[in-house]
Amino acid sequence: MKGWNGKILRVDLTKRTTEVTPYSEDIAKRFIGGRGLAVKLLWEELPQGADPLGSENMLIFATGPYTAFNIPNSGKMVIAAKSPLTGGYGDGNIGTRAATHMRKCGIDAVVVTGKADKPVYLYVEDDKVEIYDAGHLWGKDSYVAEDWLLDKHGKASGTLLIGQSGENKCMYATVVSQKGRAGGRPAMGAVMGSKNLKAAVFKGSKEIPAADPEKLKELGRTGFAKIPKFDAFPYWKKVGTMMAADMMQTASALPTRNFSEGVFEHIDKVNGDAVHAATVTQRGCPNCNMICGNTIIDSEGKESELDYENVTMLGSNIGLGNLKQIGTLNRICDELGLDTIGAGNGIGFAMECSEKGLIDLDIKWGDFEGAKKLLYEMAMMEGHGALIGLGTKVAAEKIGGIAPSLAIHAKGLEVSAYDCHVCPGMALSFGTSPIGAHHKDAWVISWEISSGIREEYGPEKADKVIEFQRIRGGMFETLVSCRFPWIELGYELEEYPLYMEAATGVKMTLDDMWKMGDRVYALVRAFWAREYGEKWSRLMDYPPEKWFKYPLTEGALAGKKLDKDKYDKLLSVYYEKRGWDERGIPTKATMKDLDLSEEAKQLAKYVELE
Ligand code: PTT
Ligand code: SF4
Repeated sequence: MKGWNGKILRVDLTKRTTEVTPYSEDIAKRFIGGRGLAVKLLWEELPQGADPLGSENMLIFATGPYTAFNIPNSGKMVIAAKSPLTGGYGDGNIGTRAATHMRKCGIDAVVVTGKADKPVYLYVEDDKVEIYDAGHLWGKDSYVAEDWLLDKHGKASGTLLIGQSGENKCMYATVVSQKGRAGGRPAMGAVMGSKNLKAAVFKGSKEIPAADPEKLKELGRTGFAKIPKFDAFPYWKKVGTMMAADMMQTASALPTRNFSEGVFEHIDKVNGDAVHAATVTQRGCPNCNMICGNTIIDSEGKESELDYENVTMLGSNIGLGNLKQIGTLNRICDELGLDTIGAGNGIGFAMECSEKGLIDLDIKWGDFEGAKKLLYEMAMMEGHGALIGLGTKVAAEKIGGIAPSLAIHAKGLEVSAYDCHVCPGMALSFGTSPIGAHHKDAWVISWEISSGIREEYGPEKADKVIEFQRIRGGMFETLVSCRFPWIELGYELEEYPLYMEAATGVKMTLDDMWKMGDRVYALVRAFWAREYGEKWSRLMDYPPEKWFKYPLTEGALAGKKLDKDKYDKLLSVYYEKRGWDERGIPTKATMKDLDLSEEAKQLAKYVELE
């Protein structure tokens, strides 16, 4: 195989064994890498019904055939497992030197199973694989642990780590790296913690074999040269993802006070201009010449790398309009390994429950000290954090009363920073996202708010969601490549099959890419259906109850909310276009058409297939 290393490092922490195994060309071609490879491995090897926090669960670090080549934005990887937060397929995408080093160690993925009897970290340097003691790092935050690992193994090494939240199996625990990169929102950090795995360190120096190295070099050279020439580049460098803040405020879609309002009175203090004015430096992923992490000095005098999601979920969503304090909450999340989106939802939910007298906690909107305390409690799973840190869905069920209608999640994963009271297309995107509510697969909101049909539930909404899911959730998550050059600058999609061919020798048209994306989506669905069995229903594809039940309270769109019947009809249209049945499960014919006949036979053991 060219382009792919064709090898997976298997680590069994219970037995303390490691082994490098090949995987087939057929799997590489059908599933490409990243999310595709991860879901195929989970489908084949994870026993149905496995406890996500048990030793059987497989924690997968997966790169793709694009990763680490000297081509634009190729420094990312996917972290996947069965999610303890949702009970279904979970993954996240992180930009880190760990991705590029892993590929240069001659492997495409690492699969970690079992559970170490005491805290350990994994060390991989080319062909050398070691499991080292991490007792002295356990209980330390991710910054302290990373500093120690880089001192020991060299500053240029690549790391993946958890903070205390992962150790304590908080359901907002993510995996972090380089003091500002994070990936694995569906509690991938808790899976890592459940294995007593504090970190993984990679140091690779091998050449990755490419099918046409000269062509790839040429494509990389022209690609990097093209990026700064896009018209949108200067604005992108100025505000990065923060550009979404003013856009969402204008559209009444900025999550405010636990997704009750779509506008925030302090927007000018927390928008792109405000972050730009406070920026002291920029950070980013490897192999990128459009780096986008804007770093400010927070209220405690420390550096904090901000993105739109972080600022909004820890700002307007908890009623906090002080950028430096938001920066502090964000940096604490990075240190503790807490996902800012989950944590911001958890705090907003706690504040609303407190306001309505549903919990015995005095925490008011905008209460910086209260939010900070709750972050630490969630990471330690102590005090009120022991409840809120279970994830808003489970916490709400335990609280009872109207609490479940205040928990902003789909399939158990908290919604990212887009309010959809008046965005049915984006609500469908959250509802049908393969990992629970995440904007990464189909960020259709920017199209929807300017479409002229914003409030409609027509079939074009389902078309748009599917189109984006194919591009973003399919192509970008399997290759694995950052999607920002395309979505933010206008980098041509047609370039990616060229990279694929030069790297692997495999010719794919964009239509082939979309079909591959559909295959990955169908298998992810099959995984959910297999794990949930008869408990699976189309209600799993619903967005949060709040968007149907309580209208927006502020702004130009106050009084508006989603219509449940219309949403349900739109969901049926989406299913039909995907070739899924009325429960949202791919039909036998669809699976056959996507070369998943064997997988369909296996799935039929758990749910009846149409
Ligand atoms: C992603 C989610 C996001 S999406 C953000 S900001 W964003 C939050 N970032 C967090 C953070 O930081 N610290 C923290 N403790 N928790 C955080 N949680 C939130 O996690 C990130 C960029 C961004 S910034 C985005 S949109 C794009 N995401 C991509 C993607 O998903 N796929 C892809 N092929 N390319 C992407 N490019 C962009 O990468 P999750 P990163 Mg992230 C401080 O992982 O689980 O998907 O959640 O990886 O290296 O930090 O780059 O406005
Ligand atoms: Fe990473 Fe931003 Fe560059 Fe994408 S654009 S690779 S998220 S630094």
